Amino acid sequence: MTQFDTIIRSGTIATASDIFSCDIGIRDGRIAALGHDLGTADEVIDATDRLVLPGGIDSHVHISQPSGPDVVMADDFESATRSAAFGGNTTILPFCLQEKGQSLRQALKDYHALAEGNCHIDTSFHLIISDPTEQVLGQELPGLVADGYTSFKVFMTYEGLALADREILEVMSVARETGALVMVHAENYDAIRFLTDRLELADKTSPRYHATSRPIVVEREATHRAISLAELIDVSVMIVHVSNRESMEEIRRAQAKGLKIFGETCPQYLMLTEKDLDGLNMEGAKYVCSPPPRDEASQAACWEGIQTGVFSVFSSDHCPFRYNDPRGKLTPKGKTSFRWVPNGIPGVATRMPILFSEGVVKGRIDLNRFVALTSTNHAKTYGLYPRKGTIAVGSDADIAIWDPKKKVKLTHMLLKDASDYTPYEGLNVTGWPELTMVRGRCIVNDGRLVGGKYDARHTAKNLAGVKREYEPSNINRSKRCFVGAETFTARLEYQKGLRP
Ligand code: DUC
Ligand code: ZN
Ligand code: ZN
Repeated sequence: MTQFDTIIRSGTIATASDIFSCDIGIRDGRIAALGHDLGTADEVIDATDRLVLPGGIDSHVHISQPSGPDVVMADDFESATRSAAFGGNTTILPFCLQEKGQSLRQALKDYHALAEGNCHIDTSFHLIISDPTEQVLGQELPGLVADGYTSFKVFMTYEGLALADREILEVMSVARETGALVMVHAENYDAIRFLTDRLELADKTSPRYHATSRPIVVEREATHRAISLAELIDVSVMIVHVSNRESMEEIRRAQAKGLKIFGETCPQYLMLTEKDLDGLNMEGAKYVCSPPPRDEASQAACWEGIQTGVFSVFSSDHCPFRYNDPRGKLTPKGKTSFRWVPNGIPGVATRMPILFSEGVVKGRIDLNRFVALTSTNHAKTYGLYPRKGTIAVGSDADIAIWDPKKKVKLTHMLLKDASDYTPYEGLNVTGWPELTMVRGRCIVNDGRLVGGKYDARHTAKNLAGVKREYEPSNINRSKRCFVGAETFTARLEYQKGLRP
């Protein structure tokens, strides 16, 4: 009888705080030992010259969300979690969107039905509140927080989603009472509608005008307002997908005042600019997301926010629509105006290679900050720590083994999602996740989905009907199952302590 199921030998381990060399002994899906000469194992993985990192946690991902009439998201749970695994992720947190008039519990049941049995990596839901009725605020939300759904997103823009300030205050108030976290999409809805109407009247309808319709001031104002509302209620708030300096400075100021305001930014705000929306014909539609990519100065500001800790998490905001598809970016209505082009871009697989290459390899951030931004801080913020987000005895064996020197030219074929493009086509990166392990089971090894019946030519739809020969890792079956009392308390402690 061997002592471990697996030993990862001779790698360099990095956590959010340390870098050290030792072996990892894994038993029953958990890290059972860290040390040297650990003994015997059924399987030994040689990690010489490799970095052994906590698996990535991407806490901002959209999957199978209804996106308007005749538009469908490219990825379902199978393809999104497959792509995530290829990008070194072991956990994702997608959204369960409540549609107007819908009960939250019913919405959650529907998302669980889509996800269960279809995920390659661990998955746990945030809620999107679009209809904060008395029933939702008084009954459903408190009940769901008690069940472990401890984070919810509100939108300050979008038809059918935007909440009025009063409604945001009501949601924040429930979060305050229950210890939950509110995520805010901060853009001023009326300002965007006003500008969009004017642009359309002037026949300025191509994708490039998407950026013109949502200038920085629109985001900055909403960020300021969201922070003010949070201050009023004294609640923890994450301002998601921040794109520019002015919004970043609002968050920095709030943090300096001691408010529990957190910030997130994403690869598109480091790597793209509004010029990308300028492509010929409808090419620019590939880059339509909200907030829109800005300019080089905004990119530099987002790097500064990453370096100084204003942004504690770096997420993908993976929100994929196929490009060459009438139910995707090229929806017929979208050709008449940017107003109707589906908002969002794919990125769950490219998030970490981009930050590693542009951040660590180019010397902008160190390896510990990389781990914090891509894994540990997500776990701490959303109540998954210490079970997830670190390499420690007792933690889940959620591990990604990286070749820090491998040079890769990004191309869509590598990413194994169900979209038909990547916004980062042709980008050269250094550093690549070679092996992704979830709770001790290899999911991806050396560019292959391990043990799976997998053919990249299948669309997600085809795969749904195929009986898989591998056993997909269990998703969080009923609730934020990783949120035990101890992790929940750890999150609140973390929030108190996290100051730049
Ligand atoms: N907001 C998101 O959070 N994701 C994609 C599109 C959007 O507007
Ligand atoms: Zn958003
Ligand atoms: Zn999003």
